[in-house]
This record gives sequence, structure tokens and C-alpha cells, in this order.
Amino acid sequence: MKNKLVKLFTLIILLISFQQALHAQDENHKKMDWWKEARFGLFIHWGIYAVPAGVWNGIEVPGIGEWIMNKGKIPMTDYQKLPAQFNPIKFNAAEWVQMAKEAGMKYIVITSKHHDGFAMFKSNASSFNIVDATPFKRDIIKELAEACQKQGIKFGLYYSQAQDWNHPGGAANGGHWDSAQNGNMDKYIDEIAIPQVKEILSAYNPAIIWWDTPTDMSKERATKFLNELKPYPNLITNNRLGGGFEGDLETPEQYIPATGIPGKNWESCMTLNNTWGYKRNDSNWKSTQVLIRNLIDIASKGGNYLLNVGPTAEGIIPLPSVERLKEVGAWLKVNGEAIYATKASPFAYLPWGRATIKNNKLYLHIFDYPSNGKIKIPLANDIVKSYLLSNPSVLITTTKVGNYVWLTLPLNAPDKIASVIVVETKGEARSSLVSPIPSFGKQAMASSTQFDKDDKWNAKNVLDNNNKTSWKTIETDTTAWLNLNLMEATNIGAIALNEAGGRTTQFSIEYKDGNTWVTILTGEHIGSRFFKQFTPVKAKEFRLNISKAKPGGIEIKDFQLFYDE
Ligand code: FHN
Repeated sequence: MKNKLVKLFTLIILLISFQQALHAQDENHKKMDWWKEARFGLFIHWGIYAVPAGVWNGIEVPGIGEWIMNKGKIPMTDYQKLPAQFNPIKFNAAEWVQMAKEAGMKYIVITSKHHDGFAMFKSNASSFNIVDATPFKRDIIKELAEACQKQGIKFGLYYSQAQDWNHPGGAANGGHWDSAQNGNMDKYIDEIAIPQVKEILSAYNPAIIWWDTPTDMSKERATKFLNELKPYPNLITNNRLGGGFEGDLETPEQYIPATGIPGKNWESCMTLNNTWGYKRNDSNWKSTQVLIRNLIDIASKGGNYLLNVGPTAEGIIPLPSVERLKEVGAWLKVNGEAIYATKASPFAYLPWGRATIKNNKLYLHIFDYPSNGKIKIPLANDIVKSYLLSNPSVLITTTKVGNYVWLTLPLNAPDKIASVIVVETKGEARSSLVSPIPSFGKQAMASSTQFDKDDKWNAKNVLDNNNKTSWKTIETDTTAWLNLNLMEATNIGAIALNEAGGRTTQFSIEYKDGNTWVTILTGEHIGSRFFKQFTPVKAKEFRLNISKAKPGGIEIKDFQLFYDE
């Protein structure tokens, strides 16, 4: 009897914990709802580094603008003269927020304190802040928070929790360069970072806290920050706090993961030129086409796009940024339905563009408009109707042939950057192809593998669709190969590669025909998002053949092969 009671009691406890876990999961899903629907946000890197704007004592400091103090090894006392020159009288919170809204952005994340330690809000924890140390004396975070609230757009705050180059004890990537920076990091966390995080949470009620560069963050240090978040259950945080905490979202920086990050919320943050913080000599602006296609690419893989602007010391968002954002907004005004609240494409890749889905609608975003007006999709569902999103009265004819549906489009592209076709399907769109990525989970063999006691660099890591794991060669290798065995002859039409460290300087992609390796394509640099489509090849074995590389250990994160679609 006693035994039965114990069993019953244990069962009840288990049921309660299970219910609680489900509830927590449910709550977490709910808190992410608005974020997942948003798809597009504005990142703002603004601080006193906008005063030198990349140039110190008349000399251009290499690197990104907000890192000028670190890259230029500027002493604290010199850097601390900048606030006196920071008087952004042209700043207008309402105009910035309106600009973001007109660009089609649904949230804003601004640097409340970057690594230089300067707070863009009134802080009682340090007088190194915009209200106490500048002639401007206005709390721009407060003004932006209010403008966002007024105009109905979500507001988030970036906070550099570990790196702080102007408060003793704050961490610095590459080490301190001024003895005044030395100090105790725990003291810095307790006396500066934690009080400031408390301040921004209570004063501005942000929807997001965006941590960055967890230099020297231990589990214990990170826990102190997590404790401060507890009273804010709806707060969204990213994965950069450190101490092994995952946060709510992954944050690929300056790239779009080849196949998204399935099962995770993720956000690609990217610059509009080469810098986050304003640099007067950086005019390498991305075109509107690149920006719109990045947004589509990211949405088609289930992620968000956090696109950055770096305002000047006068409080102006550079005109080339404003112009481009306006054009993105104009495209979204017509085509936003195919971006907001959509889900990832059911297809591994489409040679002419991308796809998104929402309920029973499949949106096809055509980048390379076919000259004969025909495209095909490996769609399993029956079709209700198909039309142009920009003009639903233009109906598209669809014809099913085997695994594919052929669409006959108007001969001229309705939009030079991306024409969107709606395909209404019976049920949510599904691919007619069996496995979306034929290489996923198959076999990989490599010429060499760097030793690690936990087998961290195993070649199979390139096939797990996780860019946190890699294959790495031994350090002395300047040539290497990586073979993929698909187990059966498969029609392959495209490849994606992601290399870390950029050591490869010459490579080819090959397939095995009998005993001979035949070259499909050659290249010099792989980079983090190499993607190439080629004339389809039917083979069982494919390889990446690196014929020249810098020593130090070649590191490949992903190697994916895609069906001929
Ligand atoms: O060091 C920062 C950099 O300045 C910038 O803020 C970016 C934005 O994601 N984050 C860090 C580098 O990863």
C-alpha cells in the first residue's frame, strides 16, 4: 500500500512538472510571437565614436568605427574628451522611428552602451553618460523609447555587458592597452554593468536586450545578469550573454546561414556599408537590390534581418542609408505580405530565387526572371490558384508534370529586384522531393583531421547543418580533401560551403565518375556563404578538393549538396 502511494505521489509530481515545462514553453513561444512575425528590424550603433568617425589625429584607423578606441589604442583620458564634442542637435527621435517604420521595419535595437563604456542614457552608475558628460544633455534612449511607444514599434536595447574600455575592470578583446583600464571584472560587473542593466530595464521597458561579445564571461558572472531579467518574463534576449546561456535567439553576424538555423529563432545582423558605428570615409554601401534580396533570403530560411545604420555626431542617419531604406520600404509596401509572419521555404533551394509560406499561400520571390517566362517548383500540393502579388488580377497558369509544377509567368518581370508570385495551395505547401538536403547526415571522409580529445573536428560535422561545428585539418596542411558519400547516385544541382578562417586560396568541387574525379567548378576563396548552382550531375560521391591553403588548419563548417530543382 505504502509503495503504491509513493508511486502515485511520484506520478503526480511528474505530471505537475511536465505541465509546468509545457506552460513555460508555451509562454516562451508567446513572447516570441511578435518577433517572429516582424522579420525586419533596425539596428542603430550610435555613440561618441561618431565624433572621430574613423579618423584619429588626422589618421584613418582601420576597422569598424565603434572600435576606434581599441584599434587606435587610444588612452582613456584622450577618449574621455569626446563627450564634450558630442552635441547631436539634429537628432530627432520621432523622425528616426518614422524612417524605420517607412522602411517596413517592426523593431529597433539601439546601442545603450557599446564597448567604449559610454552610456547613451542617464546613468547613476557612471557619469560617463550622455546626460552628465555632453553639452547635449538629452537622454536619447528615453526619447527613442517614447517615440517607439508612440508610433507603435518595438524597442530593444543593445548593452555591452563584458567589454568596457572606460571603466576599470571591464574586459577588452585583445587585452587592456592603458593601465587605467586594469581592475577587477567582478567589481566592474557589480558596480557598473549590473546597475546599468537594472537602470535600462526599469526606465525604458525594452522588449529586447541585445548582449554582445561575452569576453571573460563565466557562468557565475552571466547568472548575475540573468537574475536581473527575472522580473521581465516577456523580455527577449540573444545568445551573446556568455556563461553557456543560449538566450532566445541565435545571431549570425554579417552572413545568412546557408540553410537557416532550423528549430531556432535567429536574426542575421548586418551593416549597410562596412561599419556599424559611423565612419566618414566608408561609402561602400550595399545596393537596394542586395538589401531586399537579403531580407527575402533570410525570411525564406525562417530568420529575421536586423539591418544597421550608424548616425553621425550631429544626429543624422547618413543619406545613402535613408535612401536605400526608403526603397526597401517601397518594395515591402507592395510585397510585405510575402515577408511578415511567413515561415521558411519548404524547398531546399530554388535556382531562380526564394520562397516563403503563410497558411495556404506559397510566395515565390523571383530574382532571376526566366527569359521564356517559365519556372518550375517541386510542389507536392494541389493548387487552388496563382497570381501576381502586386496585381492579383494577373493570373498565372500552372501545370503539373511529375514531381514539378510549371508556372507560366508574364513575359516581363513585374519587379526588377524580386517579383512575387502567390500560389494558393490545398494545405500548407510541401516539397514533392523526399529529403530536402540529400547530403544531410550522410558520410564524410577527410584527408586529415586535427586531434581533439572530444573529437571536435570530425569531418561529419560539415553535414549536420550546424555552423557551430566544424571539420578542421591538421595545422601544417596546405592541401586537403573532404569527400561526401551520398550512398546512392543522386542528381545534384547546387552546393553550399561555409569556411571559417579563410585559409583556402584554391579549390575545386568534383564528383567521382568510375575511378576518376571530374571537376564541376573551381574557385579561390570559399568564405562563409559560398553557394553555387551548376549543370546537374548524377553521382554518389562528391568532394571538396583544396589544392592551396595557408597553414594553420583549414576549417570547414558546412558542406551541403542540393538536388537539381
Ligand atoms: O564588437 C561588436 C561590434 O562592434 C558590433 O557591435 C557587432 C554587432 O553585432 N557585435 C560585435 C562583434 O560581434
